[in-house]
Amino acid sequence: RADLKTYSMQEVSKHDNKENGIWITFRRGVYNITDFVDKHPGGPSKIIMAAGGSIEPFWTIFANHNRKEIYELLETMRIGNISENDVISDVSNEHDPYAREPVRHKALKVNGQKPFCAEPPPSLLIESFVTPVELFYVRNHLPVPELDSESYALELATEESTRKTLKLEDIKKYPKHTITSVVMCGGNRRSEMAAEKPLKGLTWGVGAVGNAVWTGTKLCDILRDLGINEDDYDHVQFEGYDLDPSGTPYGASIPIGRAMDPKADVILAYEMNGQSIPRDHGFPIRVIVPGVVGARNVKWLAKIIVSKKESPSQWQQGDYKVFSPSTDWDNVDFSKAPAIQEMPVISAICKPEPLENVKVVNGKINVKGYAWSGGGRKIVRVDVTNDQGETWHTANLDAEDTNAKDGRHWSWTLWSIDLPVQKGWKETEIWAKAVDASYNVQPETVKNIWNLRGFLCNAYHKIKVKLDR
Ligand code: MTE
Ligand code: MO
Repeated sequence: RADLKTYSMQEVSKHDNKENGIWITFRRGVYNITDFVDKHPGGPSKIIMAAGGSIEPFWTIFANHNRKEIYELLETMRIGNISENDVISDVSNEHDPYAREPVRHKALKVNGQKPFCAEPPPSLLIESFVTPVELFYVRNHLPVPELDSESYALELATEESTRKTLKLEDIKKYPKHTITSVVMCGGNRRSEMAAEKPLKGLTWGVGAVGNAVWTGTKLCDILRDLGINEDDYDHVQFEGYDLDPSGTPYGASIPIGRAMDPKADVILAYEMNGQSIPRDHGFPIRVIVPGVVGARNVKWLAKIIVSKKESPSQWQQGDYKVFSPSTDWDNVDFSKAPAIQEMPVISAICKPEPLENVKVVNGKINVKGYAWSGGGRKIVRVDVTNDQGETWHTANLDAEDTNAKDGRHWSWTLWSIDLPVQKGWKETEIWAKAVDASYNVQPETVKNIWNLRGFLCNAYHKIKVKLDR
């Protein structure tokens, strides 16, 4: 359709309301769907989430849209083409290190613009077992570095010396390994902890998590090739290409035992859901450390250092650690607590969302969510109550990685339940808790796990909803 006008993604993004008109993109096309929104057979609420952005992640989730009739209908609303290589969101100030950030999907709820931090709406998150890349939460600490596949280089070193530099094609020569794994931020669900008592940190809801298919080279293959003997070292450090104003990179480390264990499935990933890793998620190479806190899954990997010491980075030494509820900023000593590695068991209710009006059907409401545990521990049960734990109902485990070997359950489990609700009640409080394969359970209250940085908020998830009869 070369006869049509070309638009930038930035122009499209302004068209996210009725006044300006509602535009969406699909592949290279721009469409004006303003008049269609109210006629959408699935209702206006979902389609409106795509306003000003791409419809593609939605059709990955609601795959019944991938039909000839729908493509044809959409084509009747076409007004233009999207410009090629449209990735720059703000070039107005060339000195702004954040001037060349990727364009993000409008459906994400932004918790921080610079650095960019955003999460998807909970009700969308649990619609698909594999999270579409455009809807995967983003947690950046620094500007997104600009890297290209040809010049990309990964330095491999021990604490004594630099051993080797690998190009992207060198990394791809190793056997290809694919896993489906969650990446979850240590601050996921922090907003509940902040509501308990003020703390420092981004107020994440339940969406600082995603489950994706990652393809890459096993870290153990690379380290073995380098002649590393596990007994000579203790940690494997990672540095990103993203630098702070002093030139210090984002960094983190994991214990060497995990890095060298083929069954731990630690990979240098070059694909996410079958495509090159998007810029926001670490293009062209990021480390995936399944079952371990998001912070160790270093993006835009620049350097690997095999060492006797943990990463000297602020994010390893002075952050991502947990203290007692009675420790505060006046008496905290970060050197006294271990860095978070394997994550504890957690669950969240994603549908309904808090204070939503929920339809009661035959005395029941439909409740959906996710559950996950770190360290590859399978989710064995999810319990739900709406009478403060007098009666616990067992949820259905709808989607999990059925092929995963014992102790390598890196994916989340999606669950649902038709929960009976009390007769005549106008509102109710729903609680959910998960149990993992080691029979680890979630703590009951946020109060007793509160910590000054708001990490690992894995208490029972409790939400109030209104009942619509
Ligand atoms: N890697 C680099 N290089 N820079 C970062 O800021 N953030 C970390 C981790 N890896 C980060 C990084 C944190 S705290 C999290 S939770 C995850 O990346 C987020 O990954 P995502 O943005 O792909 O969801
Ligand atoms: Mo994070």
